[in-house]
Amino acid sequence: MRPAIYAARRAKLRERVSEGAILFLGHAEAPRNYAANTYPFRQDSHLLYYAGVELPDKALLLAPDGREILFGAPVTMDDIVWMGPQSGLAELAAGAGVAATEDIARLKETLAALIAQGVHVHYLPPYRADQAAALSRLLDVAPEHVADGVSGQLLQAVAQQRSIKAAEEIAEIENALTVSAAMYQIALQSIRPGVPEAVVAGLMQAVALSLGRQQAFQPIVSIHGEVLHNTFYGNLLQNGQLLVIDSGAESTLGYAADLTRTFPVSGRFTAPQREIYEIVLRAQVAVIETASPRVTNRDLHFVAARTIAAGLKEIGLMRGDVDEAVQAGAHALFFPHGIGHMLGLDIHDMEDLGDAVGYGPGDERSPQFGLSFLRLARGLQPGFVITDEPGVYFIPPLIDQWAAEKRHDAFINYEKLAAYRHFGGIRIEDDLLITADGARVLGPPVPKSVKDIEEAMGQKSGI
Ligand SMILES: [Mn+2]
Repeated sequence: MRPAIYAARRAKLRERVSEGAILFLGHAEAPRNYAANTYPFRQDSHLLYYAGVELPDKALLLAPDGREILFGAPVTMDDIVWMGPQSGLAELAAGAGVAATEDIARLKETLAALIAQGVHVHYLPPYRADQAAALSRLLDVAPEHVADGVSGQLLQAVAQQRSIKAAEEIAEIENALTVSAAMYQIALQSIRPGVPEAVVAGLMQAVALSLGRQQAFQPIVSIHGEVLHNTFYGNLLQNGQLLVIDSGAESTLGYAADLTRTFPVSGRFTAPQREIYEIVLRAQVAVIETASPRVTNRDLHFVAARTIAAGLKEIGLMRGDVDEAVQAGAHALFFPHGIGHMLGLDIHDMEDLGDAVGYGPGDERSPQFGLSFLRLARGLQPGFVITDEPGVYFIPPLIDQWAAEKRHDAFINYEKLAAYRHFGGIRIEDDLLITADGARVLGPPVPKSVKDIEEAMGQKSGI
């Protein structure tokens, strides 16, 4: 991104947080098992947003007098010997439109001088132990009091600003989706009985890596789609099973894509699989058709929940009044999560800032099972990018618990449910941009209808 874009973002932030200093701490390398063997480095998303700096051990300080300083360590000969020539601090600062640089060893004394002048230092809630420790050391605050000093004003300002995606951010997300679509193409060509889940997962990762990309999160590639966050790839695909794939690449600037598809291992859905699939697809499409700045994401959640409940009633798994069933939360036996979340530099965008992002003032998460996992409830605005990811799952331990309690048995036909015990789960997910009057599905199409999936799976390559 051009330096002027980062400068404009910081200027806009300054309109909302006009007093005090603002500190954004970048990440340090995280050791895997000893210091020199690290996890793949991923920069803090706020520092990426306001400065685009992708290297470790950096910090950005916006001083109250308008000075902007990028802190970092000078490159040493040891660094060059082990890691090769790298961008110096001045080059990184120039790329971010930041005028001044400083040795990070001087950050603590710079902050101390500001604090001594009575300047308030705004910072966001740390979500890594090393960030919390760094804030404690830099600000001379006991570790247990770091959380007390988090700036609610900065948090709200960042949440508001990053919620509205600019054209250049949409382009990044679509770029990540283009790579993701290629990952799904190879999945469609490689799924068949006898293939391990790990091979499908590995081929998809290979597409991302070969295009120079990371995956935005650890993907789900599982025949046990009913386990919502299942990152085990040890099963062998077998005829009659469904494979849920929830995966996405990162753009070069760190923006995420988040797609889910459910494919039949044999290349053909069985009749019961097709029935449930069509219900989930109807819910997913209903959300696309309803999404606009006129509704809240909670409304979208209920559009999906009602569509699912109505569909399950048609095939006899649910019964009674659909609206009453959804109001009571009976559908959550099958759809126990939220309809979706914001997407951006983070796969759950800004989840580190908590519910300030997803819930407006005075609005709170419902404690009701299912609805309690709705991460985004607020009114949609043009520029929001959200995921639309309804699902229907058959979770044996949950079914057993509810059946034993006869929970919502006015709305759930537990006898009929017995035949679905080993069905697994189905989820379908796209990423939507909220526009002035509706919503647009981002990225190239990835087969989603029964017909398109079965056609795509009929055209196998020799992998
Ligand atoms: Mn998602």
